[in-house]
Amino acid sequence: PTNGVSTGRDLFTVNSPNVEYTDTAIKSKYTYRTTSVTQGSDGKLIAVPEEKVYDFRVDRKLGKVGMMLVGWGGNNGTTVTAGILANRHGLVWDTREGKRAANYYGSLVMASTVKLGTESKTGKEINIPFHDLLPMVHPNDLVIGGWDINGMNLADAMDRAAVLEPTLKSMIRKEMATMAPLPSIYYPDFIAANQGDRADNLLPGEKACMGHVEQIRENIRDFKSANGLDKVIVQWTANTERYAELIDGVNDTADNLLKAIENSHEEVAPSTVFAVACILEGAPFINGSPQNTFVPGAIELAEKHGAFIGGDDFKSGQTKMKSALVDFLINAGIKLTAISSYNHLGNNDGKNLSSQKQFRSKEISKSTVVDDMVAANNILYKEGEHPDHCVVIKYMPAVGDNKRALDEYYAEIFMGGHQTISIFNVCEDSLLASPLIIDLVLITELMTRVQWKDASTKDYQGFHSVLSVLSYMLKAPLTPPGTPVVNSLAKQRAALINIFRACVGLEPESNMTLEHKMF
Ligand code: NAI
Ligand code: DG6
Repeated sequence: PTNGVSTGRDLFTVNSPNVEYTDTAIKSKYTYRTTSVTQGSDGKLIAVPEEKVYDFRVDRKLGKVGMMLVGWGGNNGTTVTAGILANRHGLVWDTREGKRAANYYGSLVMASTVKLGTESKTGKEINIPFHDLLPMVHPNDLVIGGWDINGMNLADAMDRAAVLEPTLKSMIRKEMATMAPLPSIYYPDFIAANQGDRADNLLPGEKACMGHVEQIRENIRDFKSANGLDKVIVQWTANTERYAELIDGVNDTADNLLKAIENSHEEVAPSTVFAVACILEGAPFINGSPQNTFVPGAIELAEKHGAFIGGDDFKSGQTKMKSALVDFLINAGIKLTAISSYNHLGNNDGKNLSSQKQFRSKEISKSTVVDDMVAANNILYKEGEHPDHCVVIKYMPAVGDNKRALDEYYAEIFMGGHQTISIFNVCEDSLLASPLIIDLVLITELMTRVQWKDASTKDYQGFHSVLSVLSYMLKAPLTPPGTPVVNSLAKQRAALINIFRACVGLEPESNMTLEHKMF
């Protein structure tokens, strides 16, 4: 659908003195309005409206973009690759329920719409595809590559994943068979011992070293030049690792982290080595798993190099429901007192997570997702009070990728009454995760083309290295150091859309619709 340059006004143009379209960019002048609150000496709160003017600039040249996946031969890696190929070729295949056509369902960018405004005469809402809000790359145009510690070609790996229909697989098998992951780094202590038999496609060495960093950088450069790419975005969709210990002098600063890699310190995880390589290479790196890849030293390194990073842990099913439902309950004034979350699954992710240390990484990312919503309501919860929250994951090989997630939400309602909500969520895990992988790449790529300046800065600059705008897709959103984490799904979506709207000089969508309330 693109020839590398998007007009960025295919579907709509903003007609405003604050917005300018040039051949290469969309420029907007945007007034950001906030409310600043202070506490007076009498303890009363004082709210003051504030405003600040920003200039935004969105580069309209999309270029050719590559997506490299770490863990390419896994369930997510093979499924997202097959899905993009199927879409690119417009495939239709038989299933026992009839014909199915390739789609991007589950992708916020490709399958959801946003309100642009209201039709001037009728007052009817006009909604447009999210993808058309700003010039964005189309997933069909992504060039895909990656690494895996298992050398199986993508066709066989797709069979091993047991996610897609045989009829679809037969249509893309030949093309998938031409793809094979690059050798990767394997430090056995970081993933479950039960993964050992997959490790047959390895770079030599079982501990972090600069040689590994350099090799990964070279892989990215080679992939870029072999495919004539303008940029490459790298995503970790490999096994969940255990947490790395945070040690002063090892991973606390950028310099110490680089030294620790040079000295092959055993607390540097493979995912951190990939992150460091990408940061040094200027390739955005996103962590789709829960471990603490972004140790403080890695974040500082990204900031120093102005490189983009994002994470952690794809938010696909149970947690997505949780971050929507808990937001609803607490904001409805209902006192949620317990969340019991059980999962069982039979794919390789479940096998890896059957090991305690790797499970612990996942338990942390799945458990932190309600903290901000609880903390925001001091009517329902006293300082430090929190609902009980437990997360259980069991490996059940027979169900394969069809993960089962059972949740019970127990809440206190009016006058000591109780409300219990039970949810039983069954889905192919990788079919939920794959569209998130695509969204993360498309939004990250866009963020490499968005710049801003204000009265205090002469030149345009990029957003902060830590891309918290990716939060909607991630369970434990990484935010710039010292800034709050927002878990509410609705707020995460609104932030993303309103930042995009600001880039074309449009006000945030307030949903006030006064025009329909006051005649
Ligand atoms: P998988 O186990 O099928 O695939 C992971 C792949 O990573 C395997 O092929 C393995 O050989 C490879 N690998 C392990 N260590 C590696 C390394 N150092 N370098 C390169 N490759 C390496 O798992 P799946 O289902 O694809 O999930 C991938 C990750 O995404 C897991 O950490 C999982 O927890 C996470 N995730 C998955 C979600 C989903 O809905 N499927 C949602 C949230 C997170
Ligand atoms: C067990 O829950 C396996 C996990 O890897 C999850 O499937 C994955 O993290 C998705 O989690 P959620 O909570 O978004 O469904």
